Amino acid sequence: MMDLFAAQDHVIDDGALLLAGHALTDAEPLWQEICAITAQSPFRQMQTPGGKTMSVAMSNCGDAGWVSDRRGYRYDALDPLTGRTWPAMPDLFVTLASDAAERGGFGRFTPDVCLINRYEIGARMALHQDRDEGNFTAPIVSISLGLPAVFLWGGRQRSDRPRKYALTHGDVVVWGGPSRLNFHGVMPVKAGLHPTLGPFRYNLTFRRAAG
Ligand code: MD3
Ligand code: FE
Repeated sequence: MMDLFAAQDHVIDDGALLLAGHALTDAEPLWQEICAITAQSPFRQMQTPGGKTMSVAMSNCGDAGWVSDRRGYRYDALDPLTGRTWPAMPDLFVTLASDAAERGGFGRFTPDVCLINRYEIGARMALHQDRDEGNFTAPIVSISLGLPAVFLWGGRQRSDRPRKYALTHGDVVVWGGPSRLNFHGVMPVKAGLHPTLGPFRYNLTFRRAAG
């Protein structure tokens, strides 16, 4: 019988759980996988539908990838940069994400997509909802690596004042159920140098894009 909560688990909200340091022991193999994926599908700064360049550089692995351009946001089976399918999702990613979802009380979760975000110093993500996925019943799992960042946790309304949480190297967060459509964002990453990952923050978000 698995423990219901570990000492490092913190409830952020109804359906949102921070598993502090949960991926720490896998940080090195995770990093190797990120390097292998982005050797095939490199990090790139996408355009918003409004024509701005995002400060976060992105790549994906899995059956599809999240993309943005002048035509809008969507999941696409092909990487528009290479014209090829996205790299396969490594077994380690699937295992970590499904374990975290189970610990979060969401039962079986098999992600089909992993969006990989790379934040350089000063990069940020404005408050938004994740609603391009095919079903909102599946949770989302996120793993933070490298430099720390302040995560903004908003409400169901854009106007709800966000609360702030520090997310650091190895932290895992699981979001689902009543939290699935909450607004969220990331404050500009402060200058720093992570001993192994350099002047960047990385975030893996595991999703279920197909039904
Ligand atoms: C909360 N990424 O890629 S963690 C994103 O740290 C994104 O790079 C942030 O927001 C990052 O869309 C935040 C992941 C996250 C993802 C989806 C959520 C948090 C969420 C959906 C609902 C609530
Ligand atoms: Fe998001």
